[in-house]
Amino acid sequence: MSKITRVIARQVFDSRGNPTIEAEVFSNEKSSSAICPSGASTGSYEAHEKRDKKNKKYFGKSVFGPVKYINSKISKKLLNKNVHNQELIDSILINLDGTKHKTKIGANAILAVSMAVKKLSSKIKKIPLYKNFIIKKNFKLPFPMMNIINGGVHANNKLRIQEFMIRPDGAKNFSEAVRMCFLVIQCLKKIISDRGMSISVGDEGGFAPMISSNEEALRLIVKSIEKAGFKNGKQISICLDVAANELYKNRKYSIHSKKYLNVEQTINKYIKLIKKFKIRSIEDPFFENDWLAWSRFNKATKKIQIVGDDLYVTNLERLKKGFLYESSNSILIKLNQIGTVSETLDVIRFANNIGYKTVISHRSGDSEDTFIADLAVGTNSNQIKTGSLSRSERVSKYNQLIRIEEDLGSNARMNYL
Ligand code: 2PG
Ligand code: MG
Repeated sequence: MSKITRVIARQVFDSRGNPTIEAEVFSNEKSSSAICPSGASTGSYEAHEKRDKKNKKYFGKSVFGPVKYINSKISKKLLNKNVHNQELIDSILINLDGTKHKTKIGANAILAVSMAVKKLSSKIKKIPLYKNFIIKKNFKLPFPMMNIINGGVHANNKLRIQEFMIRPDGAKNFSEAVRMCFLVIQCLKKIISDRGMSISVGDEGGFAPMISSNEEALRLIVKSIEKAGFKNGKQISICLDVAANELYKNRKYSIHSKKYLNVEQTINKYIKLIKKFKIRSIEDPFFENDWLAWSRFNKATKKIQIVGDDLYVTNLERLKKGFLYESSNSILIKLNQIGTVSETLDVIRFANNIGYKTVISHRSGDSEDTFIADLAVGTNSNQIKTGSLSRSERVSKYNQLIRIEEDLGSNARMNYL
């Protein structure tokens, strides 16, 4: 048994330049660290992200309070605990907090420690992190969903839909998947710049041209898919994250234009868009509490993937409710929405049992930490969503998956879709 000897934390910065927490866990001979990410379009049922609201030195965004808590209370509580007993360690952290949404300590503090423990465990076992999760053999590589045009709260253009993504469905291996996305992105860059628009990128590395129409963004993507030599809906398909929480008011939605439409009208517009652009996956098409709209939509669009993000917030209770309502057929997994590795794995297990696909996801404020790449392989998740092929905090996850594929050698297989 390897025991934890010390836990320390420090304030570091995420990809948006906001303060975040890095925790470092020590055993006698080794240590591992992990950095907590942070969202912008957060669901209201997410676990709490604690910041020093009253400390004006960082506009109330610093995390010195939770860092101090890790250095004192958490370090003491985890002293001599078995680093390989993730469930025990996570339950200690959960109990130490004692609140439903981890408001006392903050899920950002808890998660940084929880992930660092998992990493340390694999380091001591001398196995790669991806081999230290649920799956013990027959590892599969996830299909990347690359966010190539950013809108919503992740960019300062006027695009209503937050994320326009491509998924290389025809890829035979992960490196090929990345190459296909690379080609499309390079073509998109050229098309955008030829039109005299800026090729600057948004929070998740996708282009953020100053356009305001969803259809225009989709047309640009279809063009770039074709220019790269692929067929839309065949080798490459288009996926969206609407992040509808941000576009909801009084039971109406302003997704397709500035005008607010009711659920039925919104569904009809979606169906037209799906047909026209052969869209294969839509995340958060409706507001997080509009369960019936989700069910209606899921029934009306049987063949496409409907992903719950703000709807489920990686929370088992909400996923169970969604299962009863038949709200979707897939769940987005974000560790910091729930706050510990163990709880995240519980949600993934349940999703597997009910036949939901799992999509492991970054946050819009992310870091060089590549934990989620290993998590995706170690839980046999079908897809990973971790931004575009730009900005190192995004690319680092794809690079880690390339390393994992190499490590698996001839046993490496892509997951199914
Ligand atoms: C989302 C995420 C990640 P954020 O909505 O799926 O792409 O964004 O981290 O801002 O919640
Ligand atoms: Mg989302």
